[in-house]
Amino acid sequence: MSDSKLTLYSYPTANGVAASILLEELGIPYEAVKMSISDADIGKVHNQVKSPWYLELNPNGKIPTISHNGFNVFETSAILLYLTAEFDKENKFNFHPIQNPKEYSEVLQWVFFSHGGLGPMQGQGAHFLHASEKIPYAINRFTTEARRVYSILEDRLSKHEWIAGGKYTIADIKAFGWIRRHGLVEIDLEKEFPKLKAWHDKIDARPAVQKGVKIPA
Ligand SMILES: N[C@@H](CCC(=O)N[C@@H](CS)C(=O)NCC(=O)O)C(=O)O
Repeated sequence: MSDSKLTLYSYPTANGVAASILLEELGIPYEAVKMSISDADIGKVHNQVKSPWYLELNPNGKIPTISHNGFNVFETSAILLYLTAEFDKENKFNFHPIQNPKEYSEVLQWVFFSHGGLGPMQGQGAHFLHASEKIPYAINRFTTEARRVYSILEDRLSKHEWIAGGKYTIADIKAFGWIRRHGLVEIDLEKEFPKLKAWHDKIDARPAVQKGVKIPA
């Protein structure tokens, strides 16, 4: 590990906590900057995700972002992969791409699955469920898709203790950020997805996770 300055720009949402949980699990020093993600703050608040200074770090204008010795990384999963490559030399939360290519691929597959499926479907489901204008087609489309994605994870966890590679990895951390917010799409985890609930509770009990979900304070 180099002498490094690491800053996390975030907010404790489903995406934000994936980055802070991993940082806490890695136990590396970092500074957390709380961003405003509210449309009402655009143009008014300095730490706003659409501020010109922030768009220099993250052209997509969303959280999370990390800045490591002046190198910026945006997109949650790219952050998880960067942090494990840079700071997890013992491969506690990922696998070495050359030494364990199959396990590494498995982690990538499930990280991408959550990044491209779980997050967007649940995010849109929550958006349309809680929007002032109720569009039944959109609500049904995205909440049904979110449930379908949950059922794939439920099936996976009925055959494996962890999502990928036989151990707790960034594939679990990435999915956990979203699964812990199942209430946003009115999913009853205990009743509908008992294996996911047991997996969720195991991760939730980890001290680093307890800390990570509250960052930035
Ligand atoms: N694909 C992006 C999604 C990030 C994202 O949607 N962040 C939300 C909070 S969870 C955000 O910053 N929203 C504020 C906005 O869209 O203005 C990632 O994984 O980093």
